Amino acid sequence: MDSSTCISLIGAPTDIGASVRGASMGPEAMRVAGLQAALEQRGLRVLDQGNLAGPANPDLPAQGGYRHLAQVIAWNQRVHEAVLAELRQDRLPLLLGGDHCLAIGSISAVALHCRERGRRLRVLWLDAHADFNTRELTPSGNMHGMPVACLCGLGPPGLTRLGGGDAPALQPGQLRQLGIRSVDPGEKRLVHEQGLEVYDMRYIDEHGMRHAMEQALLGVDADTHLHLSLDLDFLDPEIAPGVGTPVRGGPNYREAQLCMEMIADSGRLASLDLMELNPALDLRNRSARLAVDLIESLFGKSTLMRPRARAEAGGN
Ligand code: 6HN
Ligand code: MN
Ligand code: MN
Ligand code: MN
Repeated sequence: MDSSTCISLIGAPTDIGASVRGASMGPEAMRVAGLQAALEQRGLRVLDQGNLAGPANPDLPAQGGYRHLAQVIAWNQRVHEAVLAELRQDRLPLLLGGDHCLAIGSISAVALHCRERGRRLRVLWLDAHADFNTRELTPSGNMHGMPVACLCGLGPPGLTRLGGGDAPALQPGQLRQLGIRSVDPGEKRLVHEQGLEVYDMRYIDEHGMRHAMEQALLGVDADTHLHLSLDLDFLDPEIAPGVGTPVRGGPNYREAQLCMEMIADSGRLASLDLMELNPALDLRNRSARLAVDLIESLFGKSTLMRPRARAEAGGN
C-alpha cells in the first residue's frame, strides 16, 4: 500500500440475500459518512464507480432451499465483473454492500485474478456468522448465510462457477474467519468437516485479538493478495447497531481497530468488502461513520509508531 494505490468504490445496493431489508441503502450511507474524503485525506486516490444495478428484491419465501436464487446470481455476476475489471487495472476494489451474499461475486473475481497473476490468496472473513450454510443446512434460505460455502464449491452452479471452470474459487486453507459467535447446528458440523480455520470469540477472549490476528496472518508474504471481507455484524452491536443480524458479544472499538491496524501493517491488503451495513437500523449513521473510521485505519490512519519503533518496543 503506497500513495500510488487507487481505490475503486463499487456500490452494490441490494439486500437480496438478507432476511431483514435495508442493506440496499448501505453504499449511500458510506458516501454520506465521508468515505471518499477520508481516504483522500490519507493521500490515496479514490475513484467512485457509482452503484451497480440489478434485480429488485421480491421478498419471496425460499424455493428449493434458496431465497431469490436467480436474483442473487444476477447481482453476483455484476459484482464479479465489476471487481475483476478494477483488479485488472491494478486498482484496489472496495465493494460497498449490500448484504454479504455479494462476497461470492467479489471473492470469486479476486481468486480468478490471483490465478491469472500467479499470486497466493488469503481471505480474512470478519463476521459474527460463519456464512457456511448450504441448501440442506440453512434454517432461513437466506443466501447471505451461504457465501463461504458457495466459494468453497458447496452451492448452486450459478454461484460456484462464477469465475468459469469447475474448480471452486477457494480452498478452505486460504480462508481465516474471525469474530464468529453464531453458527447454526448443521453449519457447525460442516465447518469442522471442511476444516475451516476459525478464530471465534471464545478464542479471542482467551488469547486476545493480537494473537488471533497474528495466527490469521501467518504465512502472508510479499507474494500474497490479502482480501478482507468485513461483515459489520462482526463488531459488537453496542458500537455498530446498523446491521440486520446483530449478535451480542463482538469485538469492541479498540479490538476492531487493532485488527485493522495489523492488516495495514501487513502491507498486503489488495481488495475489500464492506458488507451488511443497514442504515434503516442505524442511529444517526453511527455505524457507517465507524466503518469509515475502521477503513481509514486499514489504510494506515492510527499508526503513530513506525513498524521499527514498534518492534523495538517489543512488538513484531
Ligand atoms: N450474515 N446463519 C444465519 C442464516 O440464516 O444462515 C444468519 C446468517 C447471517 C449472514 O450476516 O452475513
Ligand atoms: Mn456475513
Ligand atoms: Mn454476519
Ligand atoms: Mn502471539
